[in-house]
Amino acid sequence: MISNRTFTMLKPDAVENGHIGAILEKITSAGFKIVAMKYTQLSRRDAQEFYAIHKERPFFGELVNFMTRGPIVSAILEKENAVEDFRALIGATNPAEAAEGTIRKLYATDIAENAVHGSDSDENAAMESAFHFSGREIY
Ligand code: IDP
Repeated sequence: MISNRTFTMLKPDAVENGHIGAILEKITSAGFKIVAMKYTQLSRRDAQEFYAIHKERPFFGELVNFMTRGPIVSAILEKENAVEDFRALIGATNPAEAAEGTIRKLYATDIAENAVHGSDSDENAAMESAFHFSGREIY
C-alpha cells in the first residue's frame, strides 16, 4: 500500500535563518497539502525520544542540542506517494550530496543542521505524526 501522508519538521536552523516561508512554498508548490501544522519547540526529552534510533551514534548529543535550541515548524503533509516524494524533494541528509533544487541543497547548512526532516517510511510517518499531533489537530 502506498501511503499518502508524511511528517516533516522545519528545523531550528531553517527557522533562525528566516526560511519558513520559502520552504513551505517549495512544499506546497510540489503538490503537498498541509493537513496539520504547528510552531513549537522540542524539549530535550521530546528530541531524545524522537531520535531514539540514533542514541548510540556519536552525533546524538549534538543532534539533541541542535533540535532543542529554538522553535521548529512541524507538519503532516498529504500527497500520493508522500514519503518517497518528500524525501526526493528534501534531498540527501548531507546538503553537499543533495541534488540541485532540493530543499536541503538550497537551505541546509551542513549534515547536522540540514533544515528539514522527512519521514523515511510509512510506518515512521505514522509514528512521528502521532508523536507530534493528536487526531483533533489533523484536518
Ligand atoms: P535523515 O534526516 O536524512 O533521515 P538520519 O540519518 O536519519 O538522516 O539522521 C537524522 C538527523 O541527524 C539528520 O537529519 C541530521 O540532522 C543528523 N545527522 C545525521 N548524520 C549526522 C552526522 O554525521 N553528524 C551530525 N549530525 C548528523
